[in-house]
Amino acid sequence: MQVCEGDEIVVNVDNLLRNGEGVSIHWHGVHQRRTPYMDGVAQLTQCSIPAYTSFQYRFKADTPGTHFWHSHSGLQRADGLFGKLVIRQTPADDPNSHLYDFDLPEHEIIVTDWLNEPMMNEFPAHHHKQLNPLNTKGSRNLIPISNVKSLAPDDKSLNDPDMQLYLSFDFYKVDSTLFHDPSLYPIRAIEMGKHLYTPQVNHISAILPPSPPLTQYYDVPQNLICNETTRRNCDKEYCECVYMYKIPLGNVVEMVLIDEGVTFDASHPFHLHGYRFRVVAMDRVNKSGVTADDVRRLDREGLIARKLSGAPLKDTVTVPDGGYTIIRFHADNPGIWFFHCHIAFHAEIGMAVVMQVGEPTDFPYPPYKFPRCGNFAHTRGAEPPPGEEYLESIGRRNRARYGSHHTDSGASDKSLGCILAVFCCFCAFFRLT
Ligand SMILES: [Cu+2]
Repeated sequence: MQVCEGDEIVVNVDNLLRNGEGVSIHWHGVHQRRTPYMDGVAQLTQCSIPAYTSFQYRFKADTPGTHFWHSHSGLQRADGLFGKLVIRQTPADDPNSHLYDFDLPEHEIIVTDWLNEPMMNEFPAHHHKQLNPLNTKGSRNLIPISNVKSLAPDDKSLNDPDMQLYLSFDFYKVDSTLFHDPSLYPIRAIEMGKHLYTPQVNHISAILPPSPPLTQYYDVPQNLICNETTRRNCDKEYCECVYMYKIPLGNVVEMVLIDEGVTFDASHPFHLHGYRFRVVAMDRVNKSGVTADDVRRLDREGLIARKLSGAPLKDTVTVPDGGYTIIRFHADNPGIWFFHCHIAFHAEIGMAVVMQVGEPTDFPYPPYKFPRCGNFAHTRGAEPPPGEEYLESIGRRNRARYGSHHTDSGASDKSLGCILAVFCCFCAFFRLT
C-alpha cells in the first residue's frame, strides 16, 4: 500500500479463511487518533471478522513513514498475512528526502522468516535465534541510546512522568494450563531440555476477552480483568487474565521494561499500539539475569542515565536480555491499546498488557452498526421457558413488534385507535372553522 500523508485509507477485508478462522488487520505505525476501533486487534478493538464475512477499515494516514500491515489474530502474520504500508510525504516535508536520488514505490523490500510449514507446527517447540549479533556490548559496533538522536522536536512525553510501571518478563517454569496439567504432566517432572516455559509479564499471562473493551466495555466480565495489584502468588502458581492497566488521559507514563533473562538468551521487541514513545534508557545489566529490584536499586543509586532531549521516537523497541529499556509516552490518545512482545509465539500465549487510556466516555464513538460479539452462555435465570410457553412468548413478542388482529394486548391497541380518532376529529374541526 502506497498512500500520501493525509489520505483516507479504505480497506475492505473479505475473510475467506477455511475452518471458520477469524481475522483482523492491524495497521502497524498508524496511531488511529479518533479511530481507535480501526486498530485491528481482535477482541480488544473489534470482534474477529468471522469467516465468509467482510469488514471495512477506514482511517486517516496521518503518520508518515515506512510501516506494515499485518493480521492481529493468532499466528496468521507469521504464516504470511502481512504487507507493506508506506505513507509518503512531499520531498519538502520528508526530513530524509536529501538522502535519495530516487524514492520510488518499487524500491522497497520486505523481509520475513519463511518456513515451509504452518507456524502452528513450530509453536510447541519453538527456538530462539539472536537476529542482531552486531549491536552488542563491548563491540566496536555498539550504538548506545545516548548516541541516537531523534529528528523530531522534544515534546511532553519527555516531561517528568505522572506514573511509572515496572514490567518485567521472562520464560517461566510454571504449570501453564496450555502446556502442563499439574496433576498429570507437571513441568517439574519433565526431563531437562524438554520444558515448555511460559512467557509472561510480571508473572501474568494475558488473555483476550470475549468482547472488545473498546466498543463493548461493560460486556467484558470484570472477573476476567486483573493486574499484579489484584492477583497474588503469580510467581508460584499460573495466573492468566485480561491483563489491564488504567491510565488517566493526559498522563505522562514511564514504563521500565525488564527482561529478566534467566531462561534463554532472548531479547523481546515490545510494540505499543496507538502511540510513539521515547526510548530514554537501555542497557544490558547482567547476561545471566536481572530482577526488577536490581533495576530499581540501580535507578535509586543514580546509575541509570535517562536521555531527556532528542530521545529516539519508536513504536517498537527491544529489551536486552538481562537488561532494561525505559520508555515514556504522553497518554493523549484515548482508547484500548495493546502493548506486547511482537514475536508471535510470545504474544499469542500471553506476553502482553492492555493499556486503557482514559475512561469509556473518552473513547470516540465507533461507526454505526459496528459489529458486536460476546458470551452467549446458558445461564440460570436467563433460561427460555420450554415448549409451548416459549413459542407463545415468541409469538407474543412478534405480534407486539409487527402488529396483528389477533393480539392479546388488544386493550392498548383500542386506546391508541381512540386517540387517533379524537386527533383526526380535532384536525377536521379546525380545518372546518
Ligand atoms: Cu518475546
